[in-house]
Amino acid sequence: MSDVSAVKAALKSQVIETPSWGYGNSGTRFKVFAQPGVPRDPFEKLADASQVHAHTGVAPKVSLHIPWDRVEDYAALTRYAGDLGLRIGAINSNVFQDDDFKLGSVTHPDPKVRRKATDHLLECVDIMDATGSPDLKLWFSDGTNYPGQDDIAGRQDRLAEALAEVYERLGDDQRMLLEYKLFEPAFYTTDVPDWGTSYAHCLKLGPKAQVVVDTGHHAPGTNIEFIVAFLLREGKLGAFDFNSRFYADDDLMAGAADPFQLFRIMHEVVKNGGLEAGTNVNFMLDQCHNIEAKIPAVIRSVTNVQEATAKALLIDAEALSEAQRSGDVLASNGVLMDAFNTDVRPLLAEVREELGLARDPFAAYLASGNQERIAADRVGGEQAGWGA
Ligand code: PSV
Ligand code: MN
Repeated sequence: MSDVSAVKAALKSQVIETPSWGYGNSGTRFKVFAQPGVPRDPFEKLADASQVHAHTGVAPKVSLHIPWDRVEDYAALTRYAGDLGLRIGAINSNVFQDDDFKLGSVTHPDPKVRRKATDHLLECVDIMDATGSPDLKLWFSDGTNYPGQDDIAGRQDRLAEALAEVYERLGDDQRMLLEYKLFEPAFYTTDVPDWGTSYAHCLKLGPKAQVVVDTGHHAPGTNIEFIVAFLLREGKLGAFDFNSRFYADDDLMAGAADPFQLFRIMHEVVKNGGLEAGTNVNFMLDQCHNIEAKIPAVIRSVTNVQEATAKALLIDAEALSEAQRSGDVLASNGVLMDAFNTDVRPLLAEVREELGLARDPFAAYLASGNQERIAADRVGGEQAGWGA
């Protein structure tokens, strides 16, 4: 795209959804380090998310995670989000932190446990109804640790049965987003380990089921942009969980470990229409800020995604296609690299200025005094976190 105003318009319309859990305490299985000013409840998480939106202008949606974000009154939470200029994004189910789920949730060999897990997924759809959330996000930790532990194909049957029941419960404007992950916590088999498994289930379920690509959930060396291009072509890319990894599911800030990979992914998104309103790809972050300050880290992640998107939008599509048609390998690659090597920060600063925002959201947030304010105000109570 070479028309700067079209590039700017696309950048203004891209929505990046931030995760409620990114504002809470998190860590590894070795230690969770608490930070001053961390939210004590989902309302305070929304307040933090509103800071990210206020400074970037592109993050009006917040994913919730149930039960971490369970509240008495979802209408009140939704109203509060609205007052802050936000709306509720995906409802993430959690069938991985209950003792009953030791051997699996919807794929557990015991039908009573499967019922409990499916009921939780149905409760998440109730919460979608109450909050106006359009997306049910499913990630299953289900799998086995030892050869012979359970029947691999039988577990697929159980998974399919639960997914079909939940799919039936969805309203016309609600989607099911099925996330895959190579391994962890299961180490031998995982029931939804890859995009192919997720795609096959989604295809069988119908048009309201789509795949989530969490960028941290692949084997090293996997070509994620190929998966993105394939799924977009099939109309089955529902969402991203953006984050960075050096080793496994590191959940570091998007664009921190490998900005070139993020650019390649966004190139396929742009090229295959994923930024267009009709395709409805949800650009979510799924990150944990274990050692860095959370709100600025989310702001940095949002701007990293924007930078990769801006570079992808700047690719000279005509020159690229001409070079590809003529089989000029070096010229084709050169067109891509020219865009990747462009400093898009001045362009994004202009975009923000046109939206009435500060040119540098990271610096503006740090200068706002919010970090000191929340540290002083949020004393007492129990900080949110996943308590590893
Ligand atoms: C699993 O590793 C995952 O990526 C899923 O999206 C979960 O909901 C999320 O992380 C929890 O942090
Ligand atoms: Mn994820």
